Amino acid sequence: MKLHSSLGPNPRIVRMFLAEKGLVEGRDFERVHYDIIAGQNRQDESYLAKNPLGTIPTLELDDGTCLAESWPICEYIEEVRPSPDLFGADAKERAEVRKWVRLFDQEVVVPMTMGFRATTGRAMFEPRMAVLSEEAGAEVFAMADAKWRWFDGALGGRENFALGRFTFADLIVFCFAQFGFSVGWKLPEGTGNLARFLETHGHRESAGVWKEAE
Ligand SMILES: N[C@@H](CCC(=O)N[C@@H](CS)C(=O)NCC(=O)O)C(=O)O
Repeated sequence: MKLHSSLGPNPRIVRMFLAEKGLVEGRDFERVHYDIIAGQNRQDESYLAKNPLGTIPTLELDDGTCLAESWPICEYIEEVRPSPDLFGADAKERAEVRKWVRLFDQEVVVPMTMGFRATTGRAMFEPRMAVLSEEAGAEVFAMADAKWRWFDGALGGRENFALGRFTFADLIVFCFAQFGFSVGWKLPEGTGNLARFLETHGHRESAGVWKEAE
């Protein structure tokens, strides 16, 4: 299979997930890089045929099927490679993991992404999609920060959001914090639990995907 990849949090979510599953680049999958700053993902017709959204990542299977959207791509990988499980071992566990993922996706990822596109990332995104005004961007960034604080409280002294072990919920939180750091964001005041969480999971081998430049 081929992972169509780039800078940014979403392809790294999939890369980190693949690494957690023990799937190795060059052996188990090939990585194809796109220059998203130059907009290659939205101009290259052959890429748009694989993913008409033009977003990265896309996972292209050996039979030519192309899967888009980082979370469903990871769910696919989980189904074909169930061990170690990162979404939970049974229906109840999966519901718990997906609850945290859904909450984080809606309450942090969406406003953080929209805030980034309208402010720091404006020059890159304004020509390619509708973006909020800079003022609204700053407001949604602040909304995301309020939710980061909420997640800090919900985490408390634990190392994991769900199931007492590393799951996709931890992985997505970890990746969006790393993305934030890469664009000049800082953890909001009073989020010492998250700082500890990031330090702990930063030692995972899979976190190495954040150490190399794309
Ligand atoms: N909801 C999508 C978001 C994908 C996304 O926005 N990817 C970014 C890279 S992290 C991208 O393609 N940016 C360049 C662009 O939108 O042109 C997912 O989960 O995969």
